[in-house]
Amino acid sequence: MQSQRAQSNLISSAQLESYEADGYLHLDRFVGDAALSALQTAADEFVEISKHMTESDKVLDLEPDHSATAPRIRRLNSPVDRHEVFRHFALEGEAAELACAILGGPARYHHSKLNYKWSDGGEEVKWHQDIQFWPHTDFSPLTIGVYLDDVDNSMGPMGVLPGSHKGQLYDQYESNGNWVGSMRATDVANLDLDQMVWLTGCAGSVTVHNCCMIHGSVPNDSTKPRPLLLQTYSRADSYPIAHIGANGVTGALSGAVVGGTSQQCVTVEGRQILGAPDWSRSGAPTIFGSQHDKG
Ligand SMILES: O=C(O)CCC(=O)C(=O)O
Repeated sequence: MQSQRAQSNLISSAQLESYEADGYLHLDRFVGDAALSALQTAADEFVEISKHMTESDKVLDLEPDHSATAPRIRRLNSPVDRHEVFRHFALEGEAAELACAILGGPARYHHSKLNYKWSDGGEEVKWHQDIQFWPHTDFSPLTIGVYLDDVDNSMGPMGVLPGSHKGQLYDQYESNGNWVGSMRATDVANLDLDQMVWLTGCAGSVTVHNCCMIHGSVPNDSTKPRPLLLQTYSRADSYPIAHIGANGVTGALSGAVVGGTSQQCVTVEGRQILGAPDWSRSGAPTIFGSQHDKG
């Protein structure tokens, strides 16, 4: 990864201000040609794999009418855990650098996904906010999206509602108590959908949205899939709150800190806790081991 100084040159202070104010960024042709081509090739490998599958598994979410001759993939789950190219891009490459530049220091990787949104009716993503899916100890989490192909308005691009990241956090349960992961129709009716910004762009363009942003996308009625690679990060001193939503099931590499180290420091009710090291991978020592065994 580049040095902290170089990272700060990745985006301008005007872009940072615009992210703070509006809750999103759109960076045209941000990803370099070599990295983009590697990501496209890796994504295609999973299309080939899908041709040998008849139903979804933990890796690939397939549409019901998927077949070997006419693949229809909804999503590749956790690409960072499945392929070195995606791992490198998210944890060392341009996505990691951008996350650190926007968050102003080391970032904590949370999860990734590749939404293919297939041609001729690839499904819509209803209006929602992300933070309810994986609450954190602050509102720094953001998601960086990369279009792996050119995306125009007919292909179901990502839509964001500028400024909505500063507003209400909506109930994404139905009135019967079922979790649906989208806003209720009565809440959507109160939004000014004319203000929605549709983030189209050519391959390699990047979208960034804050975890509280209202966003979604319409079906892809074009003749081409719309592959959007998404990776989520928070500040290094922001932590996922366990046992709510996807937290804890976001992949083996979730929690990795990029662009520096974690200070293990979290502020709760205004008091700073200097926490113990991260033992989630190594296993926790006992208090006797910590106090008496010198490493
Ligand atoms: O693929 C899209 O258009 C949006 C994806 C999204 O918002 C999500 O998966 O949370």
